[in-house]
Amino acid sequence: MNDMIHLSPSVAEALQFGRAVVALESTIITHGMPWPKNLDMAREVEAIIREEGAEPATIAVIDGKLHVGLTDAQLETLAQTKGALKLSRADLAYAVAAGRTGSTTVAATMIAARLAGIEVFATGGIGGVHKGAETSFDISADLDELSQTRVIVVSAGAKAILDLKKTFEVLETKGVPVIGYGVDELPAFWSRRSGIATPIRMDSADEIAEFQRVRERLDIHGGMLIANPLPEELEIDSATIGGWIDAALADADAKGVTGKATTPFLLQKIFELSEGKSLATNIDLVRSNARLAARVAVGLAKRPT
Ligand code: PSU
Ligand code: MN
Repeated sequence: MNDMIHLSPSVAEALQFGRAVVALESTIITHGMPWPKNLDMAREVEAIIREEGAEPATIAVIDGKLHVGLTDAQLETLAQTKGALKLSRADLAYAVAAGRTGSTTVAATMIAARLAGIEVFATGGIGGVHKGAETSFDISADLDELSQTRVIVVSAGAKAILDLKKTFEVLETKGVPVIGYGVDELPAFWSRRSGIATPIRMDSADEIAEFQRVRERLDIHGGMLIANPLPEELEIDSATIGGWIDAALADADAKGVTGKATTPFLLQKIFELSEGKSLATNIDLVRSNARLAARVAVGLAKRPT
């Protein structure tokens, strides 16, 4: 085990005995959702993973230590930490070197999960190509990470605040398999439909686990993205959410919000415009992704490498 990684006792034990483990990110806690709903979500998601027979491992840097698996007290403190850094590949090591506290994005969570030997990770939606990226060049480091780090990321696709067509084009270019779970059309985070055809469709967690093992045997590096749509009764229809997204984007533009602040700003703005509906749905989809990720992890544990 890499000596930079601090495993919680329960995660260490699960890994030692080859039991199923699911990594969880923490940017969604510190920058993606407001207190105290963020803590409720973090606890609930861990409970769902345990219910499915896997061990949850929430990842964050606390006072310069890269933790894989947090205690409930650490989770509660992090959920209330105002100045936590939002860490990606570029600054994960900086937070450790400088003794800072920061939450991990999809990219940084993948790096830590890989070092710890965790093969599956559940989140809400990955970062991707922002609208207007042709002038701003704002493309999330999550996409590059997926192309190089062998972790399965279970999501509801990419966040609908992004240019989804461009995001999935980049993933294809980088050789990242995108799997639509039980659907022929990729989901769009808060809603089930994006208008983009699913590149590879799979209908069970076991199929995903088997696919991953074959990729390993073919020595294909990099991760893969599972796009898991919300159940129909929980989605927000595209026209409704689209209106809020456009209004939030216009506000970000007017206020000159750029870089790392963009995604948290847009999520907060959509939360306000939707009077909390976007957050409730975001929590629903993370729960659903956690359940699927746990089932994939259980499938992988049955097929040791
Ligand atoms: N999923 C959510 N909420 C979030 C995120 C994902 O439901 O807040 C976070 C993830 O950590 C992802 C990040 O990596 O947003 C993307 O940030 P950026 O667009 O700056 O790369
Ligand atoms: Mn960005």
